Amino acid sequence: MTELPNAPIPARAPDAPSRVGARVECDGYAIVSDLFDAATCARLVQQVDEIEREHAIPFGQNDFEGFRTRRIFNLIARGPLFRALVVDETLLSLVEAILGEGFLLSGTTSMHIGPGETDQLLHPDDGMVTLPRPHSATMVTVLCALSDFRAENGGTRLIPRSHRDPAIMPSPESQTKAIRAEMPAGSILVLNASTFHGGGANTTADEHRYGLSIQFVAGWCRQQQNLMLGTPRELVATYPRRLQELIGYSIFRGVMGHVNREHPLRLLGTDVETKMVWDEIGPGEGDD
Ligand SMILES: O=C(O)CCC(=O)C(=O)O
Repeated sequence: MTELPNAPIPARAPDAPSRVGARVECDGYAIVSDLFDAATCARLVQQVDEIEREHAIPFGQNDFEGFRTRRIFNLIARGPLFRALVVDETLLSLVEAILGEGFLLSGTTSMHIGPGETDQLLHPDDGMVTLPRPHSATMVTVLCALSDFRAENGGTRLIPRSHRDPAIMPSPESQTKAIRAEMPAGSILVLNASTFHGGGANTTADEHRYGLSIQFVAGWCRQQQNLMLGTPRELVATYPRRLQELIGYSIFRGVMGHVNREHPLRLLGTDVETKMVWDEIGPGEGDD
């Protein structure tokens, strides 16, 4: 059976990673249903509201961030619930199907779009990557719907297959092909970060759209948010091991990320063996 390009893929389907990988490769995006349950979404919305209140998080001050949208960055440093979300095994298996092993967390941000917000500029999230487009996926953006994403309340807009567009920004003609990623709370929109997308206008009188962006990059890329510096080491020491690795306490392909030839996890007091790629080279193998 041929599926509609945007038909949701059930998160717990055994073949979800390969289907999401194939869909993102072809269309630049996939919608995945039922990753989180209603209770988790409600608790996350409550936490976003609390942090916004406690820290008086302001609206954006420019057309890109929106004048009716509030963002909180580095969510993983703000509570264990956000950390649990990022290390969800199903979520990570979907990302691995696109970026391969050894990918890193690049950032976590809430995007709370209030009534009266206008369409955000359509853009790729990997615009700072200097490789000529199209290129293989270096970054994945996962937009989590904590409340229903609808056409009227700010559901994300995107241009299918635009990850293959050689242009850095969408032309007026390609913008006419934008669609809305409508999805119920608990779903995620998985994007190849080269895909043109943006938050939608919220034309409702009183509906708030709560979304979280969890971004990942290939293990050889620089992360967008500086998670190593953005989190005190004592706090990182309390994170699950997988999350420590994802923020950068890991070594990619036996080379990238070491600290004085030691595994970075040792800085957190973890007794881990340092295996550098050079250790694989036997004596005499480097000789001419
Ligand atoms: O909130 C959304 O739906 C997307 C926001 C976005 O793409 C961004 O701020 O870069």
